[in-house]
Amino acid sequence: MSYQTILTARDGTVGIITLNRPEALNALNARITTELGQAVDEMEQDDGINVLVLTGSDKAFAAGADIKEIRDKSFIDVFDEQFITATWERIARCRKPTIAAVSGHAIGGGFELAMMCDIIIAAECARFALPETKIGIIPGAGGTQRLTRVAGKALAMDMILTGRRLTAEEARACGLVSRVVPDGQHLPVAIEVAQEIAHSSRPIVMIAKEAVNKAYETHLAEGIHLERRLLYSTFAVEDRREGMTAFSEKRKPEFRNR
Ligand code: CO8
Repeated sequence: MSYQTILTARDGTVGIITLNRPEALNALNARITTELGQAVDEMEQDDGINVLVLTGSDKAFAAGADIKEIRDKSFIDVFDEQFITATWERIARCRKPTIAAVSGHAIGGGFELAMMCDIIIAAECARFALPETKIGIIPGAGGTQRLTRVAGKALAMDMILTGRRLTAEEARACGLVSRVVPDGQHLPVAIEVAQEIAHSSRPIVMIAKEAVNKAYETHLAEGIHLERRLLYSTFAVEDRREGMTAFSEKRKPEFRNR
């Protein structure tokens, strides 16, 4: 499929989606979010892709919802079109692992989009903020929930009520970002990490992702119970036998994603 506001590429079994509205710092309008959803659909259905990387430009991952596009909307407009739910959240529902490679501004909906990914890798120049109250709204793509769960109430309140910007290092220190890398290295490192993940069996990695995500949605006993069930289910995957056999035979496993 050809897109106008994103670029798609592939590096081996890694699918790369680049937000590409440089004139608006990748502000998220209806077209870019629809195209992002379509690209995620395409890559999720593609058996040749094991991991997705989402990135922007060096200057901006994304500067949030397109304020100019939503400025004149009414309540009934956003209610009727289920603004955000229909397209923005698509990447959060992706069953394959997702990595956000962030440089520059990750603001408002842009930061929320990054938080929908499983791993965030940030360049030193990355900045994270939820300044929605400054323009008379609140975060609406999961920010109040995901940030609070990861960083805790104190920092979430500080950021959401004041619009405080976090540096990449501050974001790493509070658990939002897994790695901070030199400027310009965020995408190569994200692809490297994606390839590391892609070397494992795809179904096994997807099961592991499901188990970790459950930790955010349930209490401990139920989460542990699900983890045990999912662990048992790995014994139905042929790659589980191959992984253990390869270890015993001191060779590299040859996973077939079955
Ligand atoms: N929307 C639309 N256009 C934008 C946006 C945006 N979010 N961000 C930047 N742009 C445009 C600018 O208007 C400018 O366009 P032009 O050249 O035509 O004037 C161009 O991008 C470059 O931007 P700047 O000149 O401002 O670049 P700077 O480097 O000076 O500043 C900033 C960069 C600090 C990122 C600045 O652009 C900024 O503050 N942007 C807005 C950030 C923001 O407030 N984001 C939150 C938006 S709200 C949101 O995401 C909530 C999601 C849920 C919505 C629910 C609604 C119902």
